Amino acid sequence: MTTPHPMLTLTDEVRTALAEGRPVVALESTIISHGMPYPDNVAMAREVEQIVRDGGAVPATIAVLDGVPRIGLTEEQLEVLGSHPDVTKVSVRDLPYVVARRSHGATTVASTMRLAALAGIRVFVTGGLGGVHKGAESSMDVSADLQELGQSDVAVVCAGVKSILDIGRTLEVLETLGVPVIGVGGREFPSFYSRSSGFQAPMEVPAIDAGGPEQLAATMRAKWDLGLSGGIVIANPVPEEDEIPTDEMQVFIDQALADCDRLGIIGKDITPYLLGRIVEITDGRSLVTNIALVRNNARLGAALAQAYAVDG
Ligand code: PSU
Ligand code: MN
Repeated sequence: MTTPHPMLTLTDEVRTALAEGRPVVALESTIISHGMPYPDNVAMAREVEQIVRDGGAVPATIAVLDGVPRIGLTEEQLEVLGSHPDVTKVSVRDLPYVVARRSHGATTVASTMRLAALAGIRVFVTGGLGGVHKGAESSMDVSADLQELGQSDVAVVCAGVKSILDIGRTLEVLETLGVPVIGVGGREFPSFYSRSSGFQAPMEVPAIDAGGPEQLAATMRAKWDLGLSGGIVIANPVPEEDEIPTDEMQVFIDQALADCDRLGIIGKDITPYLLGRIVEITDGRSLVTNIALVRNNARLGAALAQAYAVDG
């Protein structure tokens, strides 16, 4: 067991579970503060924690509050994150600044991975990864999520990469960084709202009820036992009944991208803007899909944390 870094504050529940080798699932907080509107965001965060508990694991939502990196949050702290106007979106770059200023920060996939690793948590559930943005050949806008996947020992359960990004180039960068990308129940790489993307994952495991979690746990063990540091992307497609098919989705995404361009939005504000705009354009339908895929990922994450705890 890793001793958690002394600058982290863990809830008693998370600290005890980790010390006893029981399953723990990390959850990110940018999805709460910058990924969905209030109050659906807080309701989603609570529900996802409950799904993890029902799946036999301890949830650890990660965020920075008053400059303290926290592993596990109370209900009140979740409410603050979801509703407070001054919560910064914090990637790895931003961590030292919010800690030093004692301010609030919601962690992205990258910074959540880093803090989870510092706490000794190996399984992390989110919605979608950041990646290579369209036009990155000239803007060089590549999410720090990818770099972090190349170095922190955490398995990330997600629903793939949204097609607001350049999915092909995102998969190329993950290959370069030595990150296994594993499809669940098939090789078609999902694109968040949709079960397909036109791109293939290089590896696959069976679905959750057919031995998938056990094979994923064995892969995690093999990677880290070999000294191959870094993360694993577990690409879990949204359930069929909740998906918005790619042809429908493309129209909404093209409109949101055009609006983003017209407004001159750049850098870290791009993803939150696009997510919010897509909720507006789809009249809330994308939000329903977004919540459904996070639930689905939470179920898999809990099963994976259990399989990994047994295996270890
Ligand atoms: N995709 C979503 N919802 C989100 C994000 C991505 O569907 O909330 C967030 C995640 O926290 C992800 C971050 O790590 O956006 C990526 O932002 P950037 O591209 O600025 O690194
Ligand atoms: Mn960026």
